[in-house]
Amino acid sequence: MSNRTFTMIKPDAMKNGHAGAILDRIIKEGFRVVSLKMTKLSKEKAGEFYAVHKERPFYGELVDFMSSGLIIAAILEKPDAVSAFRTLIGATNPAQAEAGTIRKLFATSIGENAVHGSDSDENALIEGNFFFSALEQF
Ligand code: 3AN
Repeated sequence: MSNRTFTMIKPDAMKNGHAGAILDRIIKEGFRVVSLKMTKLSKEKAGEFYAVHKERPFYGELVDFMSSGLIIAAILEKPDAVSAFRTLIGATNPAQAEAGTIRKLFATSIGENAVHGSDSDENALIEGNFFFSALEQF
């Protein structure tokens, strides 16, 4: 069990003006911000980030969407961070997400679901290092 996870506030939530509310909620839930930046993924970089989903039918749509606008990327710290954060964001499909979760409150659809959260300690490390150098991790 590691104490770090990685998140992105996705282009839908950025365009809909929810970034501030989402960050506020994350911090109020007790996550410490280790790293934070606003950026935009090229199609190539989005494809690389989501390479594990290459064979899934929604891969092209996912890459197009994730490179369609600004995102905020962050590394977060809290005991059992991966699991705690996935509980906070709720199910992939906002229609099935628990009341009060970030996706229930802010997501539009299964594809445009407001936030990313790493699904394992191993992926949290890989994903955090994809966006942040050692000098940017506090
Ligand atoms: P999660 O983000 O909850 O871990 P994954 O890993 O199954 O979900 O999917 C990664 C991303 O792919 C999701 N966040 C979502 O944006 C997109 N996605 C997942 N399933 C679908 C789907 N059926 N149609 C369109 N996009 C999807």
